[in-house]
Amino acid sequence: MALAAIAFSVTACARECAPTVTDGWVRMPPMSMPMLAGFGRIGNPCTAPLVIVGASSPSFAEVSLHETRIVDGVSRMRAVPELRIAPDDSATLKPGGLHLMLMQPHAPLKPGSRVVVEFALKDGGVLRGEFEVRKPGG
Ligand SMILES: [Cu+2]
Repeated sequence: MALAAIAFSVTACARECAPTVTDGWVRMPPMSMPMLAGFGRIGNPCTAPLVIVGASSPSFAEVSLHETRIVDGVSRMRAVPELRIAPDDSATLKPGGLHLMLMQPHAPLKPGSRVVVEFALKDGGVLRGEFEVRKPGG
């Protein structure tokens, strides 16, 4: 009886537990540039850590995770090869911090349109997120 109850709760948890990408947006540069930054929030409501090992998008030639840090008063970006999000935690991608670097859009981006980014997970899964294209300051 007890065993059945445990099995049921594990199944229910596995079904309800899905990482989320919310508030995704892409910042349009003031002029046409081959490089854009993407921001948003990745939530991990699961009981296991969420480990992102890569990103890609059908709208861009290349996507990577970056982090901006101030080193000796100078803003520098570095690649983040692995982003680990603890259970019940989230990661916020925002200007001046963690962000997506979206290289070489296949077509000109329009404000208000949406692009899809797929995050590759260490366990082999894929986490899809939608990102709205916004004008700078808009
Ligand atoms: Cu960057």
